[in-house]
Amino acid sequence: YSFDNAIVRLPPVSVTQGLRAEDRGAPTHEGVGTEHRLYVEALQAAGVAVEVLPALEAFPDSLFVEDPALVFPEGAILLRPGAQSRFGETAAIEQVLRRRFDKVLSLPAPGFADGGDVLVTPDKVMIGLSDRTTQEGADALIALLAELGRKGVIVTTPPGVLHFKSDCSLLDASTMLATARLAASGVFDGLRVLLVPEGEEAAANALRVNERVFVGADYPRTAAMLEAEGYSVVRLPTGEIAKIDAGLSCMSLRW
Ligand code: CIR
Repeated sequence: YSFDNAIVRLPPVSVTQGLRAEDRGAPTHEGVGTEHRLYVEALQAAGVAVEVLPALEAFPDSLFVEDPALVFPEGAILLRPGAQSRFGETAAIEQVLRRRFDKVLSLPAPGFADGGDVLVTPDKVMIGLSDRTTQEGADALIALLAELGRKGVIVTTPPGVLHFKSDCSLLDASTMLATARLAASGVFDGLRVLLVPEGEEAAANALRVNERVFVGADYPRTAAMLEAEGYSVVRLPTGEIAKIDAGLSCMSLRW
């Protein structure tokens, strides 16, 4: 969670067509734009140098740059997103990553993996199987992570949850924020787990950046709990991106 750099991509006008499991109304381009701008400002205020890429109209979900690639100080991995409408986002970010990283690896076919299913902890990289991340994709990813000196482990995402990280985020080297449904699976045994209060499940997709923890502004009980635990909380609006199943980790690649 210590980051000097981040890459983000501006939301396209087509973000109103973004993928969603359940239709609760389309987000507006202007509303998503405001949430994105405040997010970029919060990253900068936390000490991160942010590269802002241009919007891609052909890809409604392309502002969620976390999904088509993984980045580490030691190199990047180009992924194969599991949603058909997002598959081409990888090619769009490849040149950017080749400019920023000496070592760029590519997930081989036929597996699929979304960055939203990948949680990096100090000692391992957890890969959650989901509707987007297949066993073949996860197995191939473990081999690539080994090339970067990282240990990958395969875990499962609760049924009905888009991504593994929709339900958890790392708060510090030994503490995880998670939903009760994910923690119950035992994946975080050995770590301290703070549970998001019932009814605030979407708050589990928080984001620790340097000395701050970004939390959705619609989740006051989670924010208060984290403050009581001593974290420096930054509340950011996420009501529009939430309509297309996204949260705070999705909008950047960080290293
Ligand atoms: C999608 O369904 O792919 C987008 N509407 C939301 C992606 C959210 N990304 C993430 O959790 N990493």
